[in-house]
Amino acid sequence: MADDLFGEDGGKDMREESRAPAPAPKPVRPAPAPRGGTPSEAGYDASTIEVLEGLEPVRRRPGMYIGGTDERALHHLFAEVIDNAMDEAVAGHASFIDVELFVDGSLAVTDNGRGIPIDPHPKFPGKSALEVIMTILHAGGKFDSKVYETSGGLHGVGVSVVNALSDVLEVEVARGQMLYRQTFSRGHPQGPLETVGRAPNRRGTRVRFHPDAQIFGEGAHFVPARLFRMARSKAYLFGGVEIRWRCAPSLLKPEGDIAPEAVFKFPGGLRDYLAREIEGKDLVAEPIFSGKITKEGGHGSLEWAIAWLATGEDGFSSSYCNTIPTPEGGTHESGLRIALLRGLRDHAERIGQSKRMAQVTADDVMATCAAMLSVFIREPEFQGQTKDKLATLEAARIVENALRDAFDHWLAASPQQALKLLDWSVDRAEERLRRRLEKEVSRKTATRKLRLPGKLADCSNAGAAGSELFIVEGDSAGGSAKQARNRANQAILPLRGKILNVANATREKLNANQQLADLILALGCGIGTQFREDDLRYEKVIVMTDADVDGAHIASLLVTFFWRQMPRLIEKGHLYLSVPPLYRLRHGTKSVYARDDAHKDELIETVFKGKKPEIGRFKGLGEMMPAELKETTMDPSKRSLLKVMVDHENKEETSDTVERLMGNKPEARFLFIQERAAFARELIDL
Ligand code: 28G
Repeated sequence: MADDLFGEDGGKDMREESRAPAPAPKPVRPAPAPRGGTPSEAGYDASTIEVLEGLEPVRRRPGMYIGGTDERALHHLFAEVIDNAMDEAVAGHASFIDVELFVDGSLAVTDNGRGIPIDPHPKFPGKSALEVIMTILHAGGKFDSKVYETSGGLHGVGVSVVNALSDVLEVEVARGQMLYRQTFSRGHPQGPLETVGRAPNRRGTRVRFHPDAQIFGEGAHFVPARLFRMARSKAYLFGGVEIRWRCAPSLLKPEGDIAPEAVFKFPGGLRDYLAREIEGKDLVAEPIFSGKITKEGGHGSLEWAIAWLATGEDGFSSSYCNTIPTPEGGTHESGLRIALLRGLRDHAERIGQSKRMAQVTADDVMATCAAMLSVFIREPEFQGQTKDKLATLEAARIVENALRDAFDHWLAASPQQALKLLDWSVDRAEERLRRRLEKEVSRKTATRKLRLPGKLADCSNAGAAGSELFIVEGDSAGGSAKQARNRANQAILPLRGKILNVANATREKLNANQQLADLILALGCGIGTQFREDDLRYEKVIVMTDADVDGAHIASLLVTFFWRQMPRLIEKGHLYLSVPPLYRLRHGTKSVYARDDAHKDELIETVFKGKKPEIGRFKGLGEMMPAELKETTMDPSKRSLLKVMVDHENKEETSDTVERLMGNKPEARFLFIQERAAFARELIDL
């Protein structure tokens, strides 16, 4: 346990530290220019350390390093620290990792690895390797060939980034029978590396940190359920590691969905995980196709578990590289898709059915497929805005080769199951081709247009690409919007009043509701299990409601509807909320719009330099002149839109929250409000 390693007082010290205010950040001493590369006593060549920079840039532009300052970014700090501990475990030096969330909002991660080296750093006279790692950006260096590095992009930005964004961070290292400690604040050492004392039989690193409210905001805090799931997934992903979870009970929800203490250890790895995820569901073919290949030194190791769910179920694929989630997929997922398609094709050929397989694509084989894939490669590269996609080409080949062999065996082991899978894939392909044909026919005969709801003012462009549907509250706003729109690619659907709350509506009630029927018809993509992204008639679906509580309520009812009935529309990034202004400020010839009170005050200062502008408050979108509506809310070059997104790792939590806030249990809502009463501000304005 952590307590054996570091003792309870480590925690106490931390709390006292966090009370003492950190000094104002002072400029970091410029790093001396690197000299020649002499190997250090720690056994690594520090000349591989490339970019040397202090931590000021991290505090100035946190988004560049952790992708923002929102809740996701906050949890990225945890990912960074636990990934370092995982590296130590995956490399075979640590067998457990402790994760502890404390009442004060700080988080501690402990491993029993080798301990971060504390000897003097060859290139920074007077500094230990530990201090360099903690205070110099990109000072991770290259790991030796036997060890992984979770480097690249947002991942592996280095623990120094966590340090820079923490108001208190304490590192303890148990190494060579001794215990060392150093404390930092906002990236600056609060003293030298201390030798705490002898620590025989102890090894490893402990990092305890408290995210800086100056960066993440006053109300920002770690979400226990989210940490719990992140920690648990690390244990699934590396069967050899034991992860122990501890959370201050007072931080947990009264419903008790998350245990205050838990041990995650999954000798069966991904297969255990998948079996649990799909428990009770019908499969196209049994058993789960899974396997694991471990390579000496790790590079090229992989593990997978795949199940084909019966039609009607939603499939999913969760892939990882070096235990880092890759929700956008990438090269490793491509390798998997190709392996399954080719494997099944070859099998069809062997049994003389290759003709049937000819039209089957990887998408058909993967439809309703529940797939878990984890690969380990040296120095992976990630791409995409959030670095959520694996780009290393070699991963495709590694996965394809490994899976081809194993899949051949799986198919050959049970010809009957293989045939079921083959038949099912061919069915998927035929269904897809049939639908495509229907679509073409319906387009040609233009019958589709006739089936559109009467209230919809459709756009004139054909095809979804570049088109937008504005869902507008009320006929009067609808009228303005129709005049303000760009007829070519913007369509308007006015809804009258509040829509049905679908959170507790039955299917019949939903079907009987004219408002929703119109909306479903206008979108064209179907709902529930019939949802098809390909049929969506618009690229962007924009909810445009008034900037008041009623508008917010209608927007939440709509978002609830989409979340319940077409979650993929949200997941695929089609849903947006418009941001209409609340005020118009005018002085002389200058006229600007403000979205809320804070923005209004800011504009008075910055644009009008304190002069009193004439302030008009919009009561609703319907009150705006069409030109005004266009300029502030609809014109793509001037408007702001909020994209509705859902974190793939937190779908369950999202569903829970929607149920709690929109469901038919008022107590749950009451509880939610009560729990958060302390965070509420400016209630008077409502
Ligand atoms: C508890 C929270 C997160 C870690 C280690 C162990 C070593 C290390 C970490 O070395 C410097 C530069 C390149 C190798 C490595 C110790 C080799 C020998 C380590 C962690 C050395 C960093 N002895 N454990 N870093 N590299 N755990 N847990 O962060 O050459 S970070």
